[in-house]
Amino acid sequence: MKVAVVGATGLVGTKMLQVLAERNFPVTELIPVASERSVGKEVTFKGKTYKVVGMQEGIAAKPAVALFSAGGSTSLEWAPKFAEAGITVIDNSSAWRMHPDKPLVVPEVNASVLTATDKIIANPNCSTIQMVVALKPLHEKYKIKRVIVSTYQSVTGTGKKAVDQLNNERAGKEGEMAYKYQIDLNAIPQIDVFMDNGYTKEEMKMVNETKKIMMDDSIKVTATTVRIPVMGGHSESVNVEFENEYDLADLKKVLSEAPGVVVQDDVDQQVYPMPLWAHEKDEVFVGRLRRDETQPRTLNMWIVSDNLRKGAATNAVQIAEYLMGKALLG
Ligand code: 2RA
Repeated sequence: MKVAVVGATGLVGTKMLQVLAERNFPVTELIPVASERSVGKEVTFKGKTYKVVGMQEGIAAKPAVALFSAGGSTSLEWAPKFAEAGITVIDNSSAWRMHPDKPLVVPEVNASVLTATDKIIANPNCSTIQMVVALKPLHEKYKIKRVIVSTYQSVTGTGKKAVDQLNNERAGKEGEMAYKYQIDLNAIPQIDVFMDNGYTKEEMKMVNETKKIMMDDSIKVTATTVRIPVMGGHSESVNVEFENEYDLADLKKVLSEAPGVVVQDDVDQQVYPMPLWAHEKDEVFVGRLRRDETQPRTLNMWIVSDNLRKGAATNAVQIAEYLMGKALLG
């Protein structure tokens, strides 16, 4: 299958190439695509070097699927052009996520919404993906009323410039700032811009995307998203209020049997999810499971996942695998 990766030179694009190779996705021809300034650069895929091409050349090559991670403005302009050429676009930007007729998909949660007519499919925000993978089995059994989430997000979520800023700060070097403030030894309670309601775009993405993916607008979500100087993945403290009562041992069993979830929860042995362990893995790791003793039918849990993998590249490739498996690719 001819596959294009648009934004092939970025952190997520590079991870998409890695994941496509790791999962032996049946790529017969790779078309690495990027903006004009990156045309001519080289990327490596399965030991072979490829020259990055521009958008028009990417369309002309007529790949069956194009994995996009090139920013919202590029997706808004080019995803429709790829789609019009019959190419199925799986877009990692926020451009199409809340568009009413574009599916927003986490395969373990709502792959069933996908059809052969979907030519632009949105990959959710990384912090949303890891949360809904854990919430889905709990919602099915206990029906979720309300979610309070606080996140502790890796600098890799911002991109290479942020990783460079952190490394420079740690090395005592001057360099370009991805953030308004120093990130080393710090925690910045702002991811993306502030909205009129005092929440950031990142926080509202978690609120709105969760409802769409879970297909239930009754789920109340409130979020605080924070950037911390960590590389391996995003961590989330999640408080969930259910309609129905639960038994903690049963709930742990439900999670341990859920697709894409690994329960790491043995506090006697100080075993719990950490970015250090989640880095370069594709699962969503859940631990610190305990009853919220301040109100009935409420749970506290801790969720960690590699935001470049399950939070972006792996989820996009899993969508492509699902489409291929169901013969939904043109
Ligand atoms: C972040 N979730 O972590 C956003 C976009 N990747 O910055």
